[in-house]
Amino acid sequence: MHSAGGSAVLALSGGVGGAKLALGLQDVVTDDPLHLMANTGDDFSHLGLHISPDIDTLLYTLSGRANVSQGWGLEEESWRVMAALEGLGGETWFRLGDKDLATHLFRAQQLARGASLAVVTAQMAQRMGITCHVHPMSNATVRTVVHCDGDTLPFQRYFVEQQCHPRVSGFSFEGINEAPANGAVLDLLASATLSSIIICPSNPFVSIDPILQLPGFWVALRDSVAPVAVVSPIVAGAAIKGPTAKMMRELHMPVTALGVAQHYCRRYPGLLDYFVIDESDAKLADAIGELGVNVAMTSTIMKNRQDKRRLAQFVLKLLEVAGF
Ligand code: FO1
Repeated sequence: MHSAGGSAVLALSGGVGGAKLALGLQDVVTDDPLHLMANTGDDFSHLGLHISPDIDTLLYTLSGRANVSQGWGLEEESWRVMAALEGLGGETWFRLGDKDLATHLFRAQQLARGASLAVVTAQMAQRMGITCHVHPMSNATVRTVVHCDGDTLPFQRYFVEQQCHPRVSGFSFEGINEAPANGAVLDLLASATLSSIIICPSNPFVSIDPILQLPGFWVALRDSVAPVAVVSPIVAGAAIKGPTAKMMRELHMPVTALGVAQHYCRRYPGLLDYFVIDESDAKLADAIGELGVNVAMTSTIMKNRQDKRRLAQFVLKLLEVAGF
């Protein structure tokens, strides 16, 4: 049983889906500290640069500069460097826009000077005018590996180069056993200042599992004073964005909010206090409740800024009532 006395909010997020709710949270959590912990299992080294796609999606979304239609990178981007690189016969399967490149160059230089990923991320967030705290899940290297048809692929080769076409049979997170969770977030969990923990509607397998499976981390979340809510990334049998539904089908799981709830409840027993589903999935509420989690229902589809704020407010209210 969780109980809360503080006021800080912690949200765990991957890229696009999570960043939408993170933006809603940033809009409504104005008087209390808001901490966002980003998956770094998608990170990789490319063209000699450290690429952190989920951190950057959060930074660009929270600073109002994300390229929403493309789903990654910056708005009003140009591609002159990629065109020149192509002319040299360089690698262009993973496209880095000209302005986006500045992010990776800045990060690479700071890391080469000995700064941690957490310090560089905080520095960039501050310089982009972001008011909440953005934390990488760990300063250590964790790399998501996709298992498919007897083979394995590094995450970005699967996701970008192969467009998620290979059939998946599982995932592993290289380096995770030696990757301490971000110390600032562990301190927050151990303090009495945290009121709410929100797991954003991100991909459970490749965005949230790498965070929860950092050594000791999900147990620290479970044992913290704050209640935990998950927002389902699956609505009416489909993912709002990305390959979550396809992965669930290939892993022989029900492609429903119930399938997501089963995943979290079986893999992380006792972690969840609330599972938030869309109203269109009302018929699944009883079955999800039988997993031992409270079910809350609202419209979870975030088409515009108002939807994001409304969902953020709904989840915060839910957790505020749960804490005492
Ligand atoms: N996604 C793509 O589908 N194609 C790309 O060329 C691509 C480049 C890219 C560059 C920087 C960055 O931060 C993200 C980028 N992404 C690209 C998105 C990213 O690889 C995935 O959306 C995430 O890893 C999944 O959350």
